[in-house]
Amino acid sequence: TKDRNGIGQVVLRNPRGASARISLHGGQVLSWRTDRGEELLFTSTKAIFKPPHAVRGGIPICFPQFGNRGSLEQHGFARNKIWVIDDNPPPLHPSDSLGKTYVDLLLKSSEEDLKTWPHSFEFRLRVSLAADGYLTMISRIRNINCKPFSFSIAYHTYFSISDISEVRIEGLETLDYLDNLCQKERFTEQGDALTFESEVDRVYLNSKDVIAIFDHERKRTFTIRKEGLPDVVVWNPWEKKSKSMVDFGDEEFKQMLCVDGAAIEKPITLKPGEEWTGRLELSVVPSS
Ligand code: TA6
Repeated sequence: TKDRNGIGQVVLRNPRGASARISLHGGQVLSWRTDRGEELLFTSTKAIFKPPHAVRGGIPICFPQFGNRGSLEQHGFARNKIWVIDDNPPPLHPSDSLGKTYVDLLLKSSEEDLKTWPHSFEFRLRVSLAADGYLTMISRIRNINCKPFSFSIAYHTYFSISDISEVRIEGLETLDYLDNLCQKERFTEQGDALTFESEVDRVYLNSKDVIAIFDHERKRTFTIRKEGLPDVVVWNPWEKKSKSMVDFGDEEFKQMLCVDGAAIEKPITLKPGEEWTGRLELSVVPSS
C-alpha cells in the first residue's frame, strides 16, 4: 500500500488477525495491533507525515547515531531515508521465519550518506509478527567498507499506555544510567520499579535482556526481550517539553512512554566485512 505521500507501506497480518504496519520511510513500524485490533504503539495526533522527518510515534530506528552525540542530525539519518524491500535477503535462522509473517527491508549507504558519514554499510531489517502476535525486529548491519566503523543504534519504541502515572517499569533496578537532563551525568537507579511523575530522559546501561512495562490501568504488561542491545532508553517529555514539540500534543505525554532497546554507551565497531545482529522482541499480555 502507499501512504498519503505515495511512500510504500507493508502490512503484516498473522492468522489470528494481529497486524503491524511498516513504512518504507525510515523502515519505521507505524502500528502494531492485537488480534482484536487494539493499537499498542503511540502515534501523536499531531504527527507530521512529511519526509524526511520521522513520524512522531511507532518505532523510529536511530542509526548510526543516538541523540545529538555526534556530527549527524539528531538520532542519525536511517529514520529519514527511504528503505527498500529486500526480496532476497541472506538467510536467517529457520526459527526467525517459521510460523511468522515477515518483511525484509534494506538500507544501503548512498552517495549522499557517504558525504556525512563516510562508511559503506548494508542495514537489513526483518520485521516479523509471530502467531501469538509478538513483534520482532532483527537488525543486521554489515560493514562493506574498507576500514572499520562504529555506530550506535536504538529502536525508539513509543508504547501506548493509559496513564503515565499508573505505569511502572521492572528490570532497570540498581542499574547505572546517563541522565540527559543533567548533561548525561552518570547516576545509579535506587528505586525498585521505575515510576513517573516528571520528565525522564535516561539511558540505562548494561540492562538485563528482559524489561517489563506494567500498565496498571489497562491491566496489561509489555515485555521487551532483546539481544545485542545492552542499553535501555527511557523517555517521557512530560508537560513542559511536550509544549515545545510541534508534532506532539500538550497532554499526550500521559498516553505514551518510550522504552528503547539500544546500544549507545559502547558504540559497536565493525571491521570490514563484519556483520552485527541485534534483536528486539515485543509482546503484550493481560496482567492482573
Ligand atoms: O529519548 C531520547 C531523546 O533523545 C529525547 O531527548 C528526545 O529528543 C527524544 O529522543 C525524541 O527525539 P526526536 O528527535 O525524535 O524528537
